[in-house]
Amino acid sequence: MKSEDRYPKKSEHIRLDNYVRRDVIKALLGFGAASIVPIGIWKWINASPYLNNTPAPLRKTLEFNERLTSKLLSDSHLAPIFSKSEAVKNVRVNGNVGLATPVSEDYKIKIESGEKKFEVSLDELKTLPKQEIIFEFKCIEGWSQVQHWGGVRFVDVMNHFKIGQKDAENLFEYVGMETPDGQYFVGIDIPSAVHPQTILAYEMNGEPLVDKKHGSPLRLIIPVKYGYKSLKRVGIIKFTDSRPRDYWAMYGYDYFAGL
Ligand SMILES: Nc1nc2c(c(=O)[nH]1)N[C@H]1C(S)=C(S)[C@@H](COP(=O)(O)O)O[C@H]1N2
Ligand SMILES: [Mo]
Repeated sequence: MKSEDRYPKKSEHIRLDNYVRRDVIKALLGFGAASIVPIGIWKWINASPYLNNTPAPLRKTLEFNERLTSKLLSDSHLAPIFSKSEAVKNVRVNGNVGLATPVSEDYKIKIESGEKKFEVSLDELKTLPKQEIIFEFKCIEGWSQVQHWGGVRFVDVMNHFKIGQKDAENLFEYVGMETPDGQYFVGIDIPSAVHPQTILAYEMNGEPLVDKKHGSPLRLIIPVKYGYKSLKRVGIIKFTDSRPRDYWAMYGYDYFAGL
């Protein structure tokens, strides 16, 4: 199979939940040249009388979406996707830093974005559209596996809770994520965080993620980066302009770990 055949031309695994997103995905998959796309989206948003008549708060959200999508398009590279039958049943385990303490029943994720500080439950995250991804998970130690994960897109979480925005014009540059005990931590650049394949996963192989070793109850899956960025057991999410600390970068591995 040629590698380009694996790209999600028909977006089999990408669920489209609103028009802005549909446009973005179409653009990502169809046009190829990212440079034409932002203008197309800008035109689409601005030409729509419906949007121009929307009440202020919704309009604000849409503008926020627009900013996110232009960021997203600057990083339009998509990881190749696979079919369900190609995904392994026995998902390999690697690394257990920050997974020692038991997790409580009412698990909550602490989020901080500028002045905003709040906690989110898993149930709340599960109300957002579900995104599944089957891709080749790559560990820098030299192994890879086709894995199947499901959860919520990080960009949707940002839009839903209106987080990640520094001021009226700009997004923060990074997001840092940590295990609840702060023992394992990753720093992610915002273009990669808002990438359409970046998810907070609560399912593995179509089943609830119950295995602590794989990061239950919630883990990051970021296909555009090496495995060490896919933090297991997300407990803290914080947006910043300075580079958040990163566990393996501390030991000399590449901070961005892009694929
Ligand atoms: N909390 C935590 N997350 C982590 C790690 C870890 O040690 N602790 N290891 C990382 C590395 S190096 C890899 S390859 C993947 C492995 O995920 P898996 O065990 O589900 O295969 O998790 C990443 N996330
Ligand atoms: Mo890894």
